[in-house]
Amino acid sequence: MNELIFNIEGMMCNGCENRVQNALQTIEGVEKVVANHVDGTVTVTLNNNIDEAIIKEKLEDLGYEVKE
Ligand SMILES: [Cu+2]
Repeated sequence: MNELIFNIEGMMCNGCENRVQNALQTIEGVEKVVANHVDGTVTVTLNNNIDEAIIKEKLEDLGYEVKE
């Protein structure tokens, strides 16, 4: 198990959290997603090694800015 934490800009409410969680959960290899709009974090648990660029791209497709 591998955990990645992304800091993103633009989540405003619980709806945003759900949207992010649902979208990332469709990615193969993603086990669990916890989004928090208060601190702007998205914690992703992976069950195998996938390129974090794939997750980043998905977040950007949803319209959020991923901070380095
Ligand atoms: Cu929202």
